[in-house]
Amino acid sequence: MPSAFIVASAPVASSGPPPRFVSSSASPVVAGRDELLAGLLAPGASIAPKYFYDTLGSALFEAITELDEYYPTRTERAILAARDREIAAAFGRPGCTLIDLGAGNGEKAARLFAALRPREYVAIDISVEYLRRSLEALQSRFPHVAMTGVGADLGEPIELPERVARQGRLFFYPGSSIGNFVPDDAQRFLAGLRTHLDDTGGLLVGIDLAKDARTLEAAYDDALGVTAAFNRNVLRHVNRIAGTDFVLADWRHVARFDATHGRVEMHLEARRPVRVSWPGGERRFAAGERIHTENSYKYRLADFAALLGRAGFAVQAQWLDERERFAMLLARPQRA
Ligand code: AVJ
Repeated sequence: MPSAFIVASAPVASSGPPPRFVSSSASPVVAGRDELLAGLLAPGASIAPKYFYDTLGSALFEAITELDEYYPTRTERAILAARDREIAAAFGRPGCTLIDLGAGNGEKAARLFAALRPREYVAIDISVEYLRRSLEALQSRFPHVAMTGVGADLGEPIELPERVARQGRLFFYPGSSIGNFVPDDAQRFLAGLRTHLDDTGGLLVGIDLAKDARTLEAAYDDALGVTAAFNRNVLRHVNRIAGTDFVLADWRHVARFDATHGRVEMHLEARRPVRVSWPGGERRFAAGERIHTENSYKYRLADFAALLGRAGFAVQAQWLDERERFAMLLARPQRA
């Protein structure tokens, strides 16, 4: 599947022209129907977490980041706000190309612009329309930063537009989104990033750290029920993409910390015997049977550093909040 296409490319001019849209087609998840149905038919049913992020799902995730229980976003924001100059000094390359993996509205990256002084900003996200609107707004606030949007599924190999400078690339992967990958896939993903970097490149990545189960389970099962809504909303999205007839009220939100794997798992559990059908097929679920919707790995620093090492990176520096809940790591390519 061609995973990358440019949605916005703005020539830099101090007058700040609107971004020029080069090419745009269907959303990268449209091709997901077969993959979704295969996941539903597997003995242990699953739906990949990328399907959370339709328009309502993206809004629900933004709401999650405001919850008292959900500490990662605000903790990371505080680390970045306090340490932005140190991070820029450690990377040591003003005029870099900042490549934002899962950019969303681009706000996290934009908060680093003053310290990092990037020449170019490349924003990659699966939610293409959202990205397009975000980049238009950002471009007018930062007319001197060249901006390019790429619509892509980060589960596929990353393709960067030809003209993106090879020197001074800094991948930015915040939010502990890397926690959605099982460790072997995380390693492959990081090794893939490594191939886009030379000695002058780097990776700034946010990691949610291992901690007590109570804190973790509260973060994924909040009192207001926003995370439950976010989880159940995936079924609305699947109904639209795959033509299934999931009834949301049949499914209960479950979030559990699995200490063996070091991950929070989210599931949807059938409240009663359920039959789900779609054009050409069906699946029956017994009461209590579950659909696995997300893994969110919580790493110990040493384990994540080892994983980075296996992917061809070495940790140059790390910044934690004082409660050691979350870490930002700056990693550099390591010679083999
Ligand atoms: C966006 C993948 C980092 O795993 O914490 C939040 C998604 N899921 N609450 C996470 C999520 C449930 C989030 N990431």
